[in-house]
Amino acid sequence: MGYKVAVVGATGNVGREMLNILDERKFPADEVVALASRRSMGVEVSYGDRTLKVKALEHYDFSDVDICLMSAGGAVSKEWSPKIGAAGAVVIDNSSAWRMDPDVPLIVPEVNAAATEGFKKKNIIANPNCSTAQLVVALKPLHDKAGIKRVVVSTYQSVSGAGKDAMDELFSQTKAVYTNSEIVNKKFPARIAFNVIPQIDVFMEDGYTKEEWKMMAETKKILDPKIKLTATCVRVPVFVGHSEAVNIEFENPISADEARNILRTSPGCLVIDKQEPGGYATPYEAAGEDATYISRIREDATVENGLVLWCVSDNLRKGAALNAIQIAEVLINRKLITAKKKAA
Ligand code: 11C
Repeated sequence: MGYKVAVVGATGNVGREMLNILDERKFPADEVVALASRRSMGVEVSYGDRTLKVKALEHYDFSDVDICLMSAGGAVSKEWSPKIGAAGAVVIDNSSAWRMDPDVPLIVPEVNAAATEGFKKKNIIANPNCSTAQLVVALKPLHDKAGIKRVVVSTYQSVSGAGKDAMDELFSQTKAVYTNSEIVNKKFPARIAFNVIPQIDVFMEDGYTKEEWKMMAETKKILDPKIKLTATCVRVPVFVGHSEAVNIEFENPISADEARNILRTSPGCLVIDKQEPGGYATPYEAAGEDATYISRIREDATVENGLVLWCVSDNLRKGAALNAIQIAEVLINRKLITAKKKAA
């Protein structure tokens, strides 16, 4: 017997990608339902070669749902994830609402799949922020080898991280530049076309932005609370694919060659690292793919035991939808859930 899967936020960038990936990976679902707010009721979304009509979250009965993939924003998750979890479905939540809750595991399967078992208290598992997911996939094997002390990361994040309207804004601003029309900023704090913006999410009291704080806090929770991390998160005019320049200081020596060899065989990693023009990954290659691409691995002579690398991944896939579905696969493969009996 297969599972009944609900996708909440099915009309958004990540929700649509969740439906694609469920189909691509032949997820063992007998039934998939697409849910969103009342205003999207009746909208049609694709699930493989099928079309699903979106139903209203507010009226949905979750009692025979096994897994709920939730990507409808923090406010909806705060209200609905506990209700859906209490109705008996395991919620895999893509928002930031539950990530730091001590009773909610925060999971990147390549890094801490074993922690998934802790989901039973609330029936909620959190998916990390997209910029954290790819970073910890790259860091984990290096941490296992040489022990990471400190990380300095600068991100180059695509507009799709901010949603469909943000992608439209990059498109319309770019068009406006070419047609000499008025540039309208609605989604971003500054013009994004032909520009970069050193602010993602709101400012915190210490001067960091919330996106930067998430990278620090989530890396500690997923990988190791002892790791010190400082981040500068920047929005760039790219549609899909987040990139990161990462400086890492280790407890023990590790050479660039060793790191390259380790990462070549590490889950979720794909090393493209030829020291020649084009011998590295860019968001263009990563978009639509599952791997975290790692390039430009080199020794940092300015610190003891230092390495520098570049990593790129599809933020809608590994950073969100794919990671959520990999978590659902962990639940099934580790026999942490069984499909409920459905009414005939
Ligand atoms: C961005 N990383 O690129 C954000 C999007 O906490 O899940 C995801 C925000 C989150 O804007």
